[in-house]
Amino acid sequence: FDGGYQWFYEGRNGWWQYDERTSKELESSYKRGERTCECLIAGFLYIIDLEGMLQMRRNEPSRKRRIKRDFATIPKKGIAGLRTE
Ligand code: V3L
Repeated sequence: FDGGYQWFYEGRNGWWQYDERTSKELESSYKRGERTCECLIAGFLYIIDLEGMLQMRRNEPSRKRRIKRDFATIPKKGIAGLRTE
């Protein structure tokens, strides 16, 4: 992405990078100034709130996680649940 940014969601003690397809959806929603993005992730629909910077399951909104757009180089746990470091 431009400026070397990436999208992350919160894990237990660190941040996971979103999978590439979802990252691209998030980045284009963000660039279009949209407030939310609805994404299918691992078989579940999630509402990603780009104002509140949270993701939640559409049918179970209590399942919330913080998200962020940050430099691609920050320490991360891995990508979409696959550990890389
Ligand atoms: N991308 C991929 N998997 C996700 C995402 C996402 N954006 N959101 C949730 N899940 P929930 P630690 C995460 C998975 O929020 O040890 C990590 O990717 C989520 O996976 O209640 O806590 C790891 O695989 C979880 O398995 O809908 O850092 C795993 O947690 C499941 O959906 C453990 O990470 C339910 O999450």
